Amino acid sequence: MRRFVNLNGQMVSSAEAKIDLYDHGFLYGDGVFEGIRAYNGRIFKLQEHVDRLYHSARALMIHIPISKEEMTERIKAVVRENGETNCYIRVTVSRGVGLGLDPRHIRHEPTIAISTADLALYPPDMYENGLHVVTVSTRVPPAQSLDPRIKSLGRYINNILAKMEANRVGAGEGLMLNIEGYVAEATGDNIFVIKHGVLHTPPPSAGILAGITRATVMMLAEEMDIPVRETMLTLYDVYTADEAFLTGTAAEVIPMVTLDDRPIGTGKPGEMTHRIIAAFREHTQSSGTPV
Ligand code: PXG
Repeated sequence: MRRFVNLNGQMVSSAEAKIDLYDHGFLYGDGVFEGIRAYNGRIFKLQEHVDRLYHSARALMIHIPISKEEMTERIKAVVRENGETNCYIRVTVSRGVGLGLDPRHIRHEPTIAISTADLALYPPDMYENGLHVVTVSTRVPPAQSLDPRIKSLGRYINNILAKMEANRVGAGEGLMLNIEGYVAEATGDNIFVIKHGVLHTPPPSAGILAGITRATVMMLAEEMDIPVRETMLTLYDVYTADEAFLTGTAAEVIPMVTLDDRPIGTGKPGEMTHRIIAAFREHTQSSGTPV
């Protein structure tokens, strides 16, 4: 299907959208992005995504030359123009165009691309039966090298390598550890475990992206009187948990039923996980910014 995209403020057909070969995003992964979802004609957590995008850019000294309000309007306009009600929205901002690493040699006009797509990350039966996950050898980069809160393009080569490791053994997802060996996150999702009725998830200092779905689940759990703790987790904690699930914009909330061939709890999606999935689905349908 031919779709419209917004490239640097212009609404153009996706087939006509052209990016310079010397765009720093293409040459070096020098840029930031967001993956957002629309449900029922409403964009889920739009402000949170726009805020995270601007924070990522600020941390990398990429000056986004338009206001958050203008960015929000552009995002809504693309969704409207494509007549989408349920879709994935990708916002990509690169530092600009120019050859060579040195940012002094590039034109400081960030490339801003907004596009929509259909995205169903996992087949529907996986939400019913749960994911089989393996621990991968690819570690998350230490925060001292690259702060995990920056959703930067270049960071993702590591996640792609981790995903390939999981694919190689036919697993649904790969779980990455940090350099210290603590549980960090999956390749595009945050992890939660439930033990004795308490929800546990690693803190951002474990080297994870501060996921917007993660924050939503933490908020919903509190509303449901489920205690939530941000704490360092080891593989032992996941192997011996009663239930586990992953969260992310693409995956939403998905049960995780085994890790490294060990069944988690009963080896079936747990009762609390089902309740959290139901609360999350309800929230996605009843909130968000109208386009
Ligand atoms: N960890 C990592 C490393 C991620 O990339 C999450 C956690 C979950 O964060 P949110 O804010 O989505 O709850 C992510 C999110 C894509 C795509 O283009 C990637 C993500 C989200 C949407 C689309 O593959 N990653």
